[in-house]
Amino acid sequence: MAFSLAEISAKVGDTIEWVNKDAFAHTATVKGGWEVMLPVKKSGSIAVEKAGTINYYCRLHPNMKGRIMVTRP
Ligand SMILES: [Cu+2]
Repeated sequence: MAFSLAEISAKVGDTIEWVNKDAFAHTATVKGGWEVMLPVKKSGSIAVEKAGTINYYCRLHPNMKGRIMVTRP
């Protein structure tokens, strides 16, 4: 019931992948932005396309939060 690592660094063009090892479905959701569905025992990914800090959370468990710091390559 947590994103691990909760905070990561990435470069523009990188693909971020989440692997759900929980017994519950999760999402990685940016308010007003994208959403990656993470069903039980499945993975999901998204490419980051611009520099900046992305704060995301799980729409189903809003106390689950994560952050991606994206820098230029
Ligand atoms: Cu969740």
